[in-house]
Amino acid sequence: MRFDIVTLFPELFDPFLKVGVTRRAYTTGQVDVRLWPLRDHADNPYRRVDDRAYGGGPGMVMLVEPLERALAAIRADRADQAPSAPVILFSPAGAPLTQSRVQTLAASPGAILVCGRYEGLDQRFIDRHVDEEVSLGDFVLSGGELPALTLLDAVTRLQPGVLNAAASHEQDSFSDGLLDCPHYSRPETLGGDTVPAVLLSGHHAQIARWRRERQLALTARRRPDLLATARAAGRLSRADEQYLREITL
Ligand code: 9D3
Repeated sequence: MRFDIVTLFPELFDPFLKVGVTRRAYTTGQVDVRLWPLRDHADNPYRRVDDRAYGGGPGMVMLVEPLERALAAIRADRADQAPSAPVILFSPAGAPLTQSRVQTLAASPGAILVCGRYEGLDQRFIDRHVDEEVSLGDFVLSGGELPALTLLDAVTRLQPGVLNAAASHEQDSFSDGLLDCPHYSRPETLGGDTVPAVLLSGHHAQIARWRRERQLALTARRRPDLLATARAAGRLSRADEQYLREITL
């Protein structure tokens, strides 16, 4: 799959693509990331790609013409690729990114990602070219680069061979939409704090039940919204429901 990324700060991406479980996918081109520095498409010697907003007010607007030239260059470069990739703009006004959207993109041939800076883009670029606006949530960032990296990471770790078999299976079971159970490793006791005994028992069925109950209790307490979604989607068993009734007595 291929991602083309329009950005004022291409240098932010390089170090990120070289670390962790996702590195191999990027270096082999399994996930082909191509950066398109927006300033390369400026039409003035100062390489300016922003200007003041009509109507006044603070903050600059990203100019429509450099964005359109960058997009035309990408489309030309992708001419031999699979079906036309969607243009995704990262914007505080977008729909919050979800794992469901990530899964769909992970199974697709890729996308063209536009990273906003300043107050935002000239609306005419959005109206003409943007298929989808995506936000990371209700907090204020300086631009769309970290959201683009976030999307890349979420999509790339789902590619075949990136996670080991165990983690991939865990991935499937995360699709039940509950929070994870706590994890423990050595040492067995740490200044009097011991690992839950069941985890040392070797009783695999009891361990699985303990983990499931920790997931249910944690999700009920911290993210009742996720629990409600899991219930509505039929992802809770009779035993799950029984346990939840017990702990809410
Ligand atoms: C004064 C109004 N602000 C909107 C909340 C202006 C503004 C803030 C931040 C305009 C652009 C930005 C830059 N943010 C992003 O490009 C961005 C973002 C974010 O700030 N939060 C969560 N997700 C995203 S995706 C892109």
